[in-house]
Amino acid sequence: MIRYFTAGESHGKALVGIIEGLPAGVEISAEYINHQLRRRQQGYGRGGRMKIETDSVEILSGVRFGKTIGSPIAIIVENRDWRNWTDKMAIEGSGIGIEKITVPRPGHADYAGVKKYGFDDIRNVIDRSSARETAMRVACCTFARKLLEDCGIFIGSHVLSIGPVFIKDRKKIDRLIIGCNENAFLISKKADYSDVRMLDRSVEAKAITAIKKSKKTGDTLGGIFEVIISGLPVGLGSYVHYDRKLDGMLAQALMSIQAIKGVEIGEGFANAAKYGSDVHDEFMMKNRKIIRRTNRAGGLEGSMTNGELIVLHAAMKPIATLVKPLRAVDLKTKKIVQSRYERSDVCAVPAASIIGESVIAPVLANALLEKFGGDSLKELLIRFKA
Ligand code: EPS
Repeated sequence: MIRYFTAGESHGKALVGIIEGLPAGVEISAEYINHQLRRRQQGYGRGGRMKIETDSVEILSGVRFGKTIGSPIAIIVENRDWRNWTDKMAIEGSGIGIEKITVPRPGHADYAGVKKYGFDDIRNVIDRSSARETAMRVACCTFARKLLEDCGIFIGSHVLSIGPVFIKDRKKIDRLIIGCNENAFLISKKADYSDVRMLDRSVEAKAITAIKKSKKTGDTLGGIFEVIISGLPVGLGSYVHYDRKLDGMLAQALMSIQAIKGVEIGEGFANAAKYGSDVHDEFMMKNRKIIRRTNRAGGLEGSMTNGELIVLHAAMKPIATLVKPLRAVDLKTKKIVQSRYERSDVCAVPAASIIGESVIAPVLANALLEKFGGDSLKELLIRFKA
């Protein structure tokens, strides 16, 4: 089974990752991973940090002559901004003379984090809870993503809403998705042309205006993105064991992304208000294949893949670092103060959609390996195709 760990502070020297359990023989290159890292850095609404970083991975182990060899894979992504933080984020020394942050931002990990570890400086929390960590997560998950692609399983995403601006013409989106039935990444290719990764140009313009307005007023915006997976066989996951339910594991992976507060599978929330006869996806035959007339279940029934596209939605809250201050308490003086601002993004929903594509890859790859097994890609493919 594939698992991965990340380490690294946002303004530390580097982000580090270890990926374990990937079958041997998966072709991979730093350039392939860097492509995903570049995609994660894009999007209208990002702050000044993205002008400093050009994320690029170095593979340190587990890959030989361009292919995985079954050993643990170690990777590193340097933080270019580190050079501006060598004093504040020094590994050694006493920290004397470095300003301590004592005002927690509402909505951030600051307060609970500082209490949890008994720190007197919120910087310790800020730097690890930061979504900077997702650069390494995307890098780690890209190995599993490549394994899936080698098996014909593709992941795509696009943004459905930014703040109050929603794509309303769902039929238009569904037509685009049907055209990408065989390869969901084609959806991403289309979305990547948009600065907010929206597939409807008229809505895109409104979303950009909303982000501009938010920036002007010192505010932030969240939104919703959709992730689609094509090429999955029927029966991955489990209806037998609570901890192997694929829907649960996919939801966990998406919820683990910083600032994600809601996950939906298919039309989960809308379905709750309808009659069963208007919800469940009827069967039909097409070219001697059993398929469904609709896909309101989002490709998952009984916590297993049912052969349709998997469709997931994730809701991101507005970023908690605001230029416009909110009320906070200084933990040192216990006085009511204004929350502190530090450089951040206005809206990171487009970036979150790329992270969403990435974090579900190990979950799906594990479901595939659980069913078909294999120490090498060759072995897995023989069993998968059989
Ligand atoms: C983040 C704050 C900003 C973002 C960062 C996430 O960083 P900084 O404080 O250095 O300006 O840019 O995201 C990234 C660095 C990234 O690579 O995505 C936060 O507080 O979560």
